[in-house]
Amino acid sequence: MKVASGSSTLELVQGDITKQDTEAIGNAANSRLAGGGGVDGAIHRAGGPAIMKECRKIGGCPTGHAVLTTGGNLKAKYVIHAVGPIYRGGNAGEAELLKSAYLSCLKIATEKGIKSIAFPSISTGVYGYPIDEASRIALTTCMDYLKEHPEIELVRFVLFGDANYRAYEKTLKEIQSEHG
Ligand code: AR6
Repeated sequence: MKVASGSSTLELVQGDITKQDTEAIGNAANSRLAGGGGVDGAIHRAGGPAIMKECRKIGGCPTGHAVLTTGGNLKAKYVIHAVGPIYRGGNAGEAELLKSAYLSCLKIATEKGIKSIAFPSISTGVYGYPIDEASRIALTTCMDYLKEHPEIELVRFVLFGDANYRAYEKTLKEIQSEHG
């Protein structure tokens, strides 16, 4: 599914983020930038040791923020490592932190002149964020940013598996119907 946001495009695809040909891909990292399972593990495996080397140099990243490294052997030139919140019931500032994680990535993209970025669904795996709520934050944050920042031409959400894809699709359709 593909929609216009300002003069830019926001797209949902089902697939593997490590295969994307966007200039940058987002990672769902942890605050130690130590690597792990899920999408983080897949990115480090596919991108090779150059990514971890830079992560070690950077040292860490607070929750709700993001840092940029090389894409190593990936097609994408850069990885933007975002640290989403661990979901603790919803009253621990999770929504703001998740929004801020996406916004940090987008700001880095603007600063670096990156025109296309692919995101995984940050925090909805091991970190337990309910996907209905998280997808709304992810999509509205990116759509609002694109409206103000035409320099980013494409944001693509790469959803792992059919259920994740359908959750994002449902939310995007809801957002569209709310905004007429
Ligand atoms: N491409 C796209 N999405 C993927 C891929 C892939 N190759 N693999 C998994 N996903 P998670 P989090 C989806 O757990 O919840 C790590 O250990 C997955 O289905 O990767 O932010 C980090 O080091 C889910 O929808 O990230 C942190 O410690 C989404 O990616 C912690 O997990 C996010 O799931 C971060 O947890």
